[in-house]
Amino acid sequence: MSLLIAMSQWDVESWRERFRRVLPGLDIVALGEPFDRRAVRYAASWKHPEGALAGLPALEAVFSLGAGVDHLFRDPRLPDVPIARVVDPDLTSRMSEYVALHCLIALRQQRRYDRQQRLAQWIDDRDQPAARDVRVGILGMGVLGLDAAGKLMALGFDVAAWSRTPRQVEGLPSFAGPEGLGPFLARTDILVNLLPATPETEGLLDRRVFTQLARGGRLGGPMLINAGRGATQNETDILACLDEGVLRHATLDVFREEPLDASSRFWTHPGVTVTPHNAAMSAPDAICALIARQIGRLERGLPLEHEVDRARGY
Ligand code: NDP
Ligand code: OXD
Repeated sequence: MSLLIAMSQWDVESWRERFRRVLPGLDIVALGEPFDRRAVRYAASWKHPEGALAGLPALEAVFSLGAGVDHLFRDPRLPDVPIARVVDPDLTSRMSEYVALHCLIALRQQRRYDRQQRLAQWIDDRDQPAARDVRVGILGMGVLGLDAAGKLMALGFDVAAWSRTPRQVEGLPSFAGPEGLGPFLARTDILVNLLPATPETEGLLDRRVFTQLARGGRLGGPMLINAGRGATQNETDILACLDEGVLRHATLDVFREEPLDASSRFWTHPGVTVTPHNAAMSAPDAICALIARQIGRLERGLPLEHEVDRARGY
């Protein structure tokens, strides 16, 4: 009985070592080497090549090595078995740190002070907005969106959130569905995307959305933070809206094509902050322990935790 590591980018051997430690009863095999396809009971995937999980007759579950599962659904030959994703407190905290960091940079006008320091300019400016004056709108009220919302609220920001289905969270104004999007955007100075990439969210962050964001807020113009997925953003619209002042700043951790090409205008645009898809790193030891726990559950006849709903795509 074996677990198949199916990845195209990361270092397989370090993952094999970790899986061996937490799953001593399983053979750990990997794509690219000879293995018995009939013995594979579990697969752990990060961006596996198309079709790599087909033809595994004993396969019982697929584990995404990340929180997102869009990489799995890109494979039209993905086997019809339960899928579980990563939900891990360390990853969640890291994402909230990223979101809080970039909201605070905007609130405390740190980019301006960095520019002033480079010019040795001491400008005694007392016109600092308070956190309560800044409206942050979070797209996504899942594991990551809710944690970030709670931490931003603790910092004093005026936070609201948007989801697919209506959600009620004490103290958090919430909006849902296409009809809730307009009112949500109209009260947002900093738009934070923590949505999964699905056919429904594809290209959602476009000019139509940016033009509905609040005007006249204390930051001098609306800002975007995208730490969800690149497929959710219309990159041409982001650049055009930055050029036209529809957006004041965009902090982007994710892109349609990764790694971001050296010729991309995002690298040099003065209104853009680029980070290399590391807003929330998944700690490999924690992921392997999570998968080992899930396999233990399956073997005791218990359902998977954090199972993905294929119909919703997340
Ligand atoms: P969850 O599945 O817990 O939450 C997803 C949220 O998005 C839910 O609130 C859901 O609504 C909402 N949603 C989904 N589709 C729509 C839609 N069409 N319209 C409105 N709302 C929608 O996911 P997580 O919070 O754990 O993760 C979110 C994403 O973050 C991941 O899918 C991944 O792409 C990204 N990510 C990025 C990382 C990075 O380093 N940049 C790291 C980790 C994750 P509802 O509540 O109604 O179901
Ligand atoms: C994830 C990611 O989905 O790192 O976990 O993007």
